Amino acid sequence: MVSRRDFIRCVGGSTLAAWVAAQARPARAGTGAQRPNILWIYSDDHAQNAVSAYGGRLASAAPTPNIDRIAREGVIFRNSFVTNSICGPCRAVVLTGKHSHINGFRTNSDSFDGSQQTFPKLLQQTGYQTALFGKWHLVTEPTGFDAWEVLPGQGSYYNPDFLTPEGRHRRDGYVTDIITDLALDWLQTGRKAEKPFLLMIQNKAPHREWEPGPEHLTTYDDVTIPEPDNLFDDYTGRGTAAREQDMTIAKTMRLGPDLKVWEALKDDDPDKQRAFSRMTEEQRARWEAAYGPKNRAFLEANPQGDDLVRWKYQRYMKDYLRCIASIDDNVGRVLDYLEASGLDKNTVVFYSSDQSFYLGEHGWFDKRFIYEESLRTPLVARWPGVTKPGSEADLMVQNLDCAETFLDIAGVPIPGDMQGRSFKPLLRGRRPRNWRTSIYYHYYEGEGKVHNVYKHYGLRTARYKLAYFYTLDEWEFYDLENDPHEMRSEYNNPDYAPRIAELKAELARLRELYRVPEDPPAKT
Ligand code: SGN
Ligand code: CA
Repeated sequence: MVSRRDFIRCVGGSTLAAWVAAQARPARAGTGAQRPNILWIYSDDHAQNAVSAYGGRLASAAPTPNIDRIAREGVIFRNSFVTNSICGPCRAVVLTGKHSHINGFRTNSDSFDGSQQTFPKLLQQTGYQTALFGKWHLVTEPTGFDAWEVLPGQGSYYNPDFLTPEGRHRRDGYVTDIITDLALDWLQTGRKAEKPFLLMIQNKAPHREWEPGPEHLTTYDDVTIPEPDNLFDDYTGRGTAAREQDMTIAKTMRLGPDLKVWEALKDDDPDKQRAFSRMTEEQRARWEAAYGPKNRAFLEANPQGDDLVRWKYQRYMKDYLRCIASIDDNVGRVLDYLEASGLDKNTVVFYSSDQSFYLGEHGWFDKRFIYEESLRTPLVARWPGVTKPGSEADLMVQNLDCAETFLDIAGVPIPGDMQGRSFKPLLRGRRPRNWRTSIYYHYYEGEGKVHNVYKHYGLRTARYKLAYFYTLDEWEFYDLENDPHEMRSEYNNPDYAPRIAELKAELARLRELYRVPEDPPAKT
């Protein structure tokens, strides 16, 4: 085996080719020592709070039995975080193992440089077959995959278009089902059985505008979804950013596209026309049969003020959770297929999301902030024979660690320029003593952009969080043990001054470690 340093020196060179050949040999010779398959099931905006394995207020109202099965038969990561809570940037971090300022994809308006090093390319070069189906959202064409079929941009829920190496085409059906069909089809007929694989199944759901599939249009009709305690947060005790965001259920969420009360809009409203433009007559009829009576009852009752917010919350949450119900069904289909085919024994299955989401906490939907609900992301994994069923990992991991972990699982040396750390030892139930004790975060979309969340960077430790909203020149500090829901910044509390000074030093250390360019741009 080539050492880590040798591998780094030779990436792209002839020694790598020799290493690759050596790796490929045992599998071809059929020794039975085939490297593990890696199956990455990823969703878009699936809150940790909406995975029942994590417990929480939604667990009994809206369980996710199939995702939970991965946790039950494997491990749940209790402290799993992102580096920059927004779609494209999270995906770029997973692919590269590098922070946004290094991989070049800071905001959803950027374009991914597909010529750079990514873990699928490294796996591909070392004998893995690689495939990706579903949401991509990195603008340029996928690189490093033997097979791919992706949604253009955000994609559509009903009868979506897909991009392929051969061009764009439309597929009939509901997006979550189609993405899983594509993946299962590739597993059955698209790959060579003798080679290990990386398969990335990347759902569009449950992204806004939360359009449930035909099978789940009335799921949760008879359920009341519990509200968070801070649904009516008034943002006292926080700074300008929390007050000036544009992501509240009360003000930002629209009756039409977001909440499907199309009866409140004229027929020629462009949003209304767009919403139904991709549906077949039959799909639209089912939709109207499910929503029509409920919408008419709502318009009749005409709730106002807090009652209206409560109604919106229920509708939002039910549609969001309905989208997740389809994801969970499809996770079940994949797990069943693995079992039936015998692939389960040598396949490491992950379920995660690009980031979490506000489900009414602080009165919000969307993500972006360093606050807990959007800093976290669900992460569960199953590796038969390696991960002890029902285990828990509590060390802090980040999406920054995924590339390194996948390479490590495959036995491929981790390039020295990747910035995360393999959490394979955690899958084995180990607790490395020198594991990180703080994580770095930086959000770059900013004021004036969608949802108007000010740019900020900061860090989180097991107990504390420090954030700097640099275009406002405002700091916030939270003691998560005393204030888990981050309702009161203690930045100006003199009792915490020594702690804050320590955290500022740690933040400076992290920014140097990760080679963050000095002096982020002032107001732009
Ligand atoms: C769209 C959504 C936003 C969402 C961004 C980014 N608006 O603009 O609510 O924050 O995508 O989401 S919508 O009216 O078009 O639904 S991300 O997950 O792709 O980063
Ligand atoms: Ca997302």
